[in-house]
Amino acid sequence: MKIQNYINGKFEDPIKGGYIDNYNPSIGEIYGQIPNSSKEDVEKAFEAAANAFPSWSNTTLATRSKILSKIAELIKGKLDFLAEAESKDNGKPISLAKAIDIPRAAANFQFYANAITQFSSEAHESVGLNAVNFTLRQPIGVVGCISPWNLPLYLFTWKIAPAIAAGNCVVAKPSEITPMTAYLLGEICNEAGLPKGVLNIVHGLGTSTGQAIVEHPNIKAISFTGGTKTGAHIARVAAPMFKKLSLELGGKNPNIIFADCDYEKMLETTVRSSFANQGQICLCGSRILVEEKIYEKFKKDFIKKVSKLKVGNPSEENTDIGALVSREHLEKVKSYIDIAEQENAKILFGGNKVEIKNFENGYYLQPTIIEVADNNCRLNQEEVFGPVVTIMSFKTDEEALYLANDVKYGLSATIWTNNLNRTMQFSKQLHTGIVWVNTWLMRDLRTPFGGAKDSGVGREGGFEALRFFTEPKNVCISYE
Ligand code: TXE
Repeated sequence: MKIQNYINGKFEDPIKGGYIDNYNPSIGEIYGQIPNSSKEDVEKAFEAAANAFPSWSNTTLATRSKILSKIAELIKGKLDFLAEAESKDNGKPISLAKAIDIPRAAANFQFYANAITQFSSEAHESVGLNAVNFTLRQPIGVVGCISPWNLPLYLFTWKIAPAIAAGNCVVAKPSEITPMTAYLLGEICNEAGLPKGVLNIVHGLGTSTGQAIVEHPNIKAISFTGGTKTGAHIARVAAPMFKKLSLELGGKNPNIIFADCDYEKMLETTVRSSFANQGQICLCGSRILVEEKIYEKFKKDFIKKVSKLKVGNPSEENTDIGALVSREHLEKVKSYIDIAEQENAKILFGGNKVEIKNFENGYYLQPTIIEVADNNCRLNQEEVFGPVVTIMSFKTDEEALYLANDVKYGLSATIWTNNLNRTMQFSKQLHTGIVWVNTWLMRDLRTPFGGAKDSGVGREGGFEALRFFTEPKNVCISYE
């Protein structure tokens, strides 16, 4: 299947540059083509967005809200169809796409349909000076949204929904590895009555199409989710042009388990936080730190539970772990498993590719548990982004906190404990953007979402995203 760019409400071939192949990771075969868009396509998308902006930014909040709600409703109505497309394009289990990815894409639009009607700005009376200040929050204009392959429609819409709710027009690029559901979104937006040019979707490689969006002098804000290296590059390109930037990057998140926790709940959730979406979620708890007292028991129970996970064809409802997203990514993840020995680490479970009958060329890997001795090893310091977790023990709270923070990333952390004082001390002292206590990935879309340190800058979610996608202007009125 050949997909096209979505510009000014129409589906179009790229102006030049041709097409690139799109793979189905569950069988390792090409199943479609996507535009290899050039600078010219990005320019065309920009112009469509710029033309749509005066009218869209003056469209009432009630109308914007209604259109966003309609998009949400249409996504919900196409749940099975979109979930199948997502699973085929990404390799994720169909059950996950149905339960999480697609419902969340709908929720993103519904949430911002509501949020925009409640978004307000401040007024400050300058008492004694006969003046009043208020803040106008105006849409920026044309903004760029660039998203990754791990949660394709979920993260694409997490940026687009607040951007258009706030009155901006968008030039967006999904990952070239998982373009399908973004393509399908174009049709949905037309059906929902989104005016042409408000959203424009350009497909292609990061280094050309993505780069052209970031370099465009009149795309004044970039919201990006992806790898830390790419984020640093984007920051270097965008900084001299003083663009607003929101960067949600990698993670190496600690999952800190104390002996006083609710053990069964912790065990169940830890299997998910380790291997959901084949471990390809920036929030996965890839470093498991366990209090020494329960370390041996945890190890035994965790291995037993993980050994029951079914690796297999993503389109079968009972599959727990599907295919990794691409051959290159499978090789990258495998290369980390291969260094375990050099790092004095021990593979406790998994570590091998899996051959699925009739799907022999798919990118399957066993869930893998590696015991490490030293937090400074590469396995504990670098983002693997696959079904691989490390485990190590600690003795004291101080040691656990030190180990948790001793990494360049700072996206999220999970603590398992029933001790209130410890909960508060860790919540305050963990250098992360998110702390989960006795849970994992429980999301309330009103909360600020993002990371500290090399996990990025800025926050998405709730009113934070609406603040990002608007420019605050102070108006000071003097009166007699
Ligand atoms: O992501 P990239 P990659 C991590 C994970 C993974 C690593 C690399 O560790 O192994 O990043 O993955 C676009 N200008 N995460 O290489 O390249 C690209 O086309 C503008 C964590 O696949 O960062 C895609 O749309 N755009 C992460 C998007 O950036 C550019 C999720 C992300 O791709 C660009 C994914 C450029 N110069 C990977 N270069 C998370 N935080 O959830 C690339 N892109």
